Amino acid sequence: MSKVNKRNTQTRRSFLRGAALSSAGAVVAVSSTAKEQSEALITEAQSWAQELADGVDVTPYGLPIEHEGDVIRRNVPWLTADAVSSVNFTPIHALDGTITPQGCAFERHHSGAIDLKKEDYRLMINGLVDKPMIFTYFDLERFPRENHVYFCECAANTGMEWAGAQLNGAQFTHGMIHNMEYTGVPLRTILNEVGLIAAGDLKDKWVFVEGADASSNGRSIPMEKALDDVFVAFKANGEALRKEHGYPVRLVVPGWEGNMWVKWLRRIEVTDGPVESREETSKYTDTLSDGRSRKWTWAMDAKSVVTNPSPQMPIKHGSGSLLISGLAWSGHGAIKRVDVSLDGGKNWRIASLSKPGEKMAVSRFYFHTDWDGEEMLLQSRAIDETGYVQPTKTQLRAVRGLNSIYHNNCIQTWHVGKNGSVENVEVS
Ligand SMILES: Nc1nc2c(c(=O)[nH]1)N[C@H]1C(S)=C(S)[C@@H](COP(=O)(O)O)O[C@H]1N2
Ligand SMILES: [Mo]
Repeated sequence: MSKVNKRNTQTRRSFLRGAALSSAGAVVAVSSTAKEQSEALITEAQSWAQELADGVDVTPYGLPIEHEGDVIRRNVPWLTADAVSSVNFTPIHALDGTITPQGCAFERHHSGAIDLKKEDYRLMINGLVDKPMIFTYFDLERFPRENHVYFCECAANTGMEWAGAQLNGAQFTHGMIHNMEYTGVPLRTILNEVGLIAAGDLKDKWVFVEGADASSNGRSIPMEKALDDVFVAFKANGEALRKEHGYPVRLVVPGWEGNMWVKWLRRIEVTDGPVESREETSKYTDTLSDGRSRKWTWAMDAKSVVTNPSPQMPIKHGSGSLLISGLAWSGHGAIKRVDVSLDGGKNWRIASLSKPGEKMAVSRFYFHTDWDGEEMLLQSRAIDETGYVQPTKTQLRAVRGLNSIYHNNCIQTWHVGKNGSVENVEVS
């Protein structure tokens, strides 16, 4: 029997009476109730086939068709009362594949999203370098360029779920993540230009990175990471960064907490130690049960979530063939495997990845099953290339206590009812 803590309640119920569901033998069939209607849709000439349609799109930049009006960023009113220092959430429940379109990718601002023209953009590199320099946007465009897909996850993603199941939707529990293809220049290329790499022993050096907005969002990054894969990006998914994602230039810090991905990047100072700024001391640290805080928790540990079915995506087609789908990622490398459980973690089956996992990028997983129409406790569990296994909520709480906000990467449970409705719950 599983102990299930329903959202905002503490009830104890047993949901699963039968044996574990089988993934074998699932078949896709059109339900007979839909038969007459679907026949008319194929045998009768429909209005859209009897007249000329609109011509090419006259709007200067295309938007999704109105029937997809549900695929939008959303916020949680009590959490985001102030739009300037705010957050909204990616509709991960309604997306598929791995790439997040910029127009619905979550935003997190500490002092609003600034409007900065390319012409007014400057990047200063100073501190322990041979020649401090100032680059324009157009200077940055002249360096050799690369393309990489990376996820950006706010350290506070899932932070509202520490004490109990709270927000009813994958968008709200796990939507502070996006995964985009970035175009830009490795930071090491730019640091080489200011004479840093020639400067000798870089072992104990750091960079302090700052944005042009009022918050400046300053963060310290150890030199080893800065010279490894940190990236100065000016395009995402092929087009210019959106204003809200740091136009015209943002920092990309693969696998590390979103707060370090400085938007509207304006200054990089080479230092001989961390600055210990507000963003890395009073914020983005995790307080343990004994009152001590974890420091420098930069990499986002492996995590996953079932996006469909989920509270905003109930099962509408009844029992039978069911495709379960979700996302998995790790800040320590590529996703190696994702397991799915239908019974709250008692039995696990291996899901399929839509393509081999890529380093610090989101993986899409699918699990096809034959649903018997009984209640389920749906879970997914990510395993990354280091062998790390995503922990249960109980395991995570045992190590971290209940005082944390950031870095909650525990296994998520969705309760699926017989009618296909889905709710955020906890099992223990
Ligand atoms: N300059 C600046 N950079 C910033 C922020 C900010 O407020 N100002 N917010 C940070 C936080 S907390 C996160 S999670 C990510 C979010 O990036 P996004 O808004 O593109 O999703 O940007 C980071 N970079
Ligand atoms: Mo964040």
